[in-house]
Amino acid sequence: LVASMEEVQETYIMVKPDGLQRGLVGEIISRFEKKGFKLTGLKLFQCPKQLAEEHYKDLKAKPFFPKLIEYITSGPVVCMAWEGVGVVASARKLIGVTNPLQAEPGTIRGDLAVQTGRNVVHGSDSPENGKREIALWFTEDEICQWTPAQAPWLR
Ligand code: RTP
Repeated sequence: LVASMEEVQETYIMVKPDGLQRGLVGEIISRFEKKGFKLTGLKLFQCPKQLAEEHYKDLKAKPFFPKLIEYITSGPVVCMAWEGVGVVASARKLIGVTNPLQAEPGTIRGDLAVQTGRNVVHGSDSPENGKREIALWFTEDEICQWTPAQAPWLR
């Protein structure tokens, strides 16, 4: 566990359609930037149904699956790739638990959302899924490697 917390990882973060409609894109990006993670991919994107189904394939048997697909494809999303030490678990902490009413104040969902079915943001749940989801939502040339000026203090 300690080793994985120190490992440079990548995670897929997505502002869901409600986050975009409510004008929360800047606020959400800002939280990951201020934490000290590095943005390596960013785009506004209308998700096709097929991609939504592939992204959420593990939830296919859930009763809420059709509503979830409808939600995610209801308008554009903001796709992001973020890189950093322990970024996968840390991003999930910054986001808060799935049900926004149970998410702690100070988290994105705890501060900005009410309903599970409108919980404004997605974050990968493991380093493996981080890689899988970035490959699913981005082409290789949409990911940029760069060195932040403050890198020595953050990495
Ligand atoms: P995400 O993948 O979006 O980061 O969410 P998560 O890990 O916190 O939650 P997960 O269980 O993977 O569910 C994915 C998304 O499906 C919607 N959901 N609706 N009972 C319901 O109506 C229900 N449960 C889950 C949420 O939008 C959740 O984020």
